[in-house]
Amino acid sequence: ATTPTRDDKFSFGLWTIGYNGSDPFGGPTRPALDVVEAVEKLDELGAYGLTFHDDDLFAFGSTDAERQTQIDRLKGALDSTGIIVPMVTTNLFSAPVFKDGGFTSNDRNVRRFALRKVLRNVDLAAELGAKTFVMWGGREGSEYDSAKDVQAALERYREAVNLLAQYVTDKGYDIRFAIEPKPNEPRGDILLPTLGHAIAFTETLERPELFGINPEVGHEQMAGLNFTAGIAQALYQGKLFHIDLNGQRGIKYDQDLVFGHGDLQNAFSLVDLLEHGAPQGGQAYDGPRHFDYKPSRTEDITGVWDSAKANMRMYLLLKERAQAFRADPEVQEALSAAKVDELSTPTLNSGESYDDFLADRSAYEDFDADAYFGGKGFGFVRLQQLAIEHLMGAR
Ligand code: 3MF
Ligand code: MG
Ligand code: MG
Ligand code: MG
Repeated sequence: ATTPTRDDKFSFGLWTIGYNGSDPFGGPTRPALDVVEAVEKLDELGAYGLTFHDDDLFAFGSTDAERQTQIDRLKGALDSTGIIVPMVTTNLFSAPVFKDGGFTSNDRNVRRFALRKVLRNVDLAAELGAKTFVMWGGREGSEYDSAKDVQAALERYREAVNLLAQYVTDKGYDIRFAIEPKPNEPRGDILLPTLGHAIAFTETLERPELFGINPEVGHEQMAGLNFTAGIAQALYQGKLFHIDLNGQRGIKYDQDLVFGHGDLQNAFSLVDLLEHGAPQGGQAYDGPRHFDYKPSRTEDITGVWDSAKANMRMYLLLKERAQAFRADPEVQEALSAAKVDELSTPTLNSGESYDDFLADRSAYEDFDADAYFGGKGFGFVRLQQLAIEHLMGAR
């Protein structure tokens, strides 16, 4: 059960396995990875999907012929392996022209150019059958409060994405958009910094149903937030369109470690949530398990493929542990002692009006708040210990 298969829906960004090791302090430590080799190797390892930015497949500024050659090479590899492209995204952050952003650059001509670049890539996404179009606005932000009118930036972002939604609707494309939040890096502050900001923004759009989010483990953890809890809210609001799995250790730069190589206990609770939904019948996630990580700069190409395998193996190991956790009778008893399931019982009786409620003396007048628990605790620590023991394989 720890051998990946297509049914596991594991996908990788071309920029992840293709990362050549460049960082702000040093150049590449590995040669470029060809897209055909990437697809063939992912197939061999048991993944089902490849995702990419336009600029990963054909360099920024490619001629139409160069662009088409690369698209054809990708299609050939997809045909011969059966690997699919579940998601496509656009790079509005690497080229110097986007130094102050794409959709929200202060410069109007840059915004018009950015929107055309994205429209062109939405056509490509539709051609390849991608169902999700991710937008990470890495340069949509600023270093200085005086330099960016955030309300105007949000309005320009709205203008851009409303146009995209109109476009896919008119073209009849079966594509939805997923905004990827990140608090900072490369900008000092990025627009829509957390999944909560992004969800709230999607509700303001002309076609909110076409917009959800693509949260990344490390991005929320960079803001000190609990990723699993955020994912639960995204599911609850029907906004989890896609997910970027990776590892992060605390509030620092975006580490993009292998999934599970960062906050392991949060990775465990995440897999438990993704696989089991809310045990009391909340929403579950059925989309790709997409890895957005960087094989560390210290690794050679063998290390790249070892790390790709490690992502999938970590996910499947955590899935096994989560299943064992849910199946353990002692856990079930501890969950029930902790009243985890009681939270799914509505607070009001069915049909109870506020008059009925106010008339219920047991709820207030006769309720002895001081004596109620009689010194008894919830037992959350015992439950957490059982979870960690399952995570460790100790039970
Ligand atoms: C950066 C990211 C991005 C996005 C990608 C959209 C380069 O921190 O996470 O990867 O995931 O642009 O899919
Ligand atoms: Mg990232
Ligand atoms: Mg990251
Ligand atoms: Mg990402």
